[in-house]
Amino acid sequence: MDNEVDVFYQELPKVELHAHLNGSVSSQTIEKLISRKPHLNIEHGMTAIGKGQRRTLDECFQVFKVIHQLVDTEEDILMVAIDVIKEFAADGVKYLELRSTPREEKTTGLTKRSYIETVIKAIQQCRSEGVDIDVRFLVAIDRRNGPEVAMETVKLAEEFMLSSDGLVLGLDLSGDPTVGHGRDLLPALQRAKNCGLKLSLHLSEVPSQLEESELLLNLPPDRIGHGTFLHPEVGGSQSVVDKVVENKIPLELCLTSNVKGQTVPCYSKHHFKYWYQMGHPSVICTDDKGVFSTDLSQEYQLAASTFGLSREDVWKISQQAIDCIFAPDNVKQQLKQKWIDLQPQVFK
Ligand code: 6MZ
Repeated sequence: MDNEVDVFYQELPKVELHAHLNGSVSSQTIEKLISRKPHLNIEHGMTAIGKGQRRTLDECFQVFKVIHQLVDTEEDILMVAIDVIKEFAADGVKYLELRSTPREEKTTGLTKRSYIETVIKAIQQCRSEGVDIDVRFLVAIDRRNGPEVAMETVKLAEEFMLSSDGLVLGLDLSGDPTVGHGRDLLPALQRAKNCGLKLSLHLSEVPSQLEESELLLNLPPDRIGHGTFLHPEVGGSQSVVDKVVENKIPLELCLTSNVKGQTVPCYSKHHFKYWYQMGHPSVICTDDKGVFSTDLSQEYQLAASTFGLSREDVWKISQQAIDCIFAPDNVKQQLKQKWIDLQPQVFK
């Protein structure tokens, strides 16, 4: 983590809805992975972007490739997922939707199915240890792998949605936004929607994707990741914004990720301001807390200091995130009660 975070933001109960598993691996866990695989000659600087550093988005995607080399067995995935869940819990996150792209690894026997099973096992293990966090899983489609893999992923996700006792709730579309076109993935995404999987789609993370965003918004998705270039001030369009607003589609906003990945020039120019001022549901998230050296408390504090939010405003943002989760209404009610119970302690 780069900066000292005020205790208020740590004690604030939080909801994390946009966290890629392999992007969330902390430096402590990377250390353990490196010692398991010294022959790879991977050093710390290759897996995280530190304070004041920036990379192009393309360079960020190279970092994920390095981490994927370190995480290629069921044992690695189990350790990584348990560590990540416990770190979010220690940061005051009470509800977490983790997302990850199932990978197969011929050399280690890892299959896409065992990948998902292992993430579920990690969630169950944390639950049985009494870790104070409700964790769900979104199966991710990496857009670079094309329509066939996307369809295969949807079928797997569908199976696990039915057999995981509510742990697998939906699907994420992510990956390098400059590769491929969402048009080709529509049949898979449509099928996912029809079978009851919730959809969180990365939309307009880079400029010039308005046509794709318009097309995918017709599904419509249940949440939008980033949506950096949707609004007219940055080359988006009013009709796209209207569609998002009419359908009340929440945005998952990741300040540090966008600044360090240079899709946003600085914190004060982050599109959080545009959507928040409009009163549109906007959820503060980390994206990749390991790669971008941050955590959710820090992201809330950055939003508050950049946009002049009071503690009451910040409380409201974290509370309203509950309405954007993919878990059913009874879970929302339990979380709302938790927030009520914790409020006196946070504002003491
Ligand atoms: C798009 C991203 C991303 O799935 O191996 N991912 N996709 N935009 C981003 N903004 C920076 N950050 C992460 O986690 C790593 C994968 O998540 C997606 C990419 O597909 C990346 O390979 P998992 O757990």
